[in-house]
Amino acid sequence: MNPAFFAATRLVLVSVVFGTTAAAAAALTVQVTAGESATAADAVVYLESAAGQALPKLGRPAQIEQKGRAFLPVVTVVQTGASISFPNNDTVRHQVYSFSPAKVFELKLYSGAGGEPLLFDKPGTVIIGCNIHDKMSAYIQVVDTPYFAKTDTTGKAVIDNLPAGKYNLKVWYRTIPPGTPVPEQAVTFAGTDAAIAFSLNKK
Ligand SMILES: [Cu+2]
Repeated sequence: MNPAFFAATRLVLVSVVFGTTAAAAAALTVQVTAGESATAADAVVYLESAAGQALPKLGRPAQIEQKGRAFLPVVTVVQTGASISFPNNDTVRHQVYSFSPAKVFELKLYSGAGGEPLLFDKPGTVIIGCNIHDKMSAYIQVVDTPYFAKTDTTGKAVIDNLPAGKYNLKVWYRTIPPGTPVPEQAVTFAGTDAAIAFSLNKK
């Protein structure tokens, strides 16, 4: 057998196996738009139970690095109960703070690891800054669900391993003023891969 043909056959087998796995843990793809044609990058897409039932607490930790006098990433999403560390990988020191009601804190001027990770246990938007460098800012969206994702540069977010059920799909975007309810829509997820569109501009 031609080796190239053999390699192609193996590739197909691998994708068949992967496809089977994906069907057992289905994904919801959400395409977010912010206007007529604009795509919304770095939007946070999340699903809360429509019946208000408790969802699994995964609380995966996150990290927001300071590098080049900027926060990386600019948008972070965590579930309530998760901790976030703020390592400073610059040669200058930073003093990271937030006045947002969901998490008021201040990390004293530091460089390096930056001490213990901080716990984020209240849902909401946390806007962080640096007392030394006014241009540094970033957003943390704390959500009461393990089912969330951030949109890529094309405005697409994929929420993996989503169980079938009725959800309220919510989308946070940085242009939404703090304290304002985020737009939402009802979604029934059948437990098989699906894709929907979400416009931030609809009434
Ligand atoms: Cu700074």
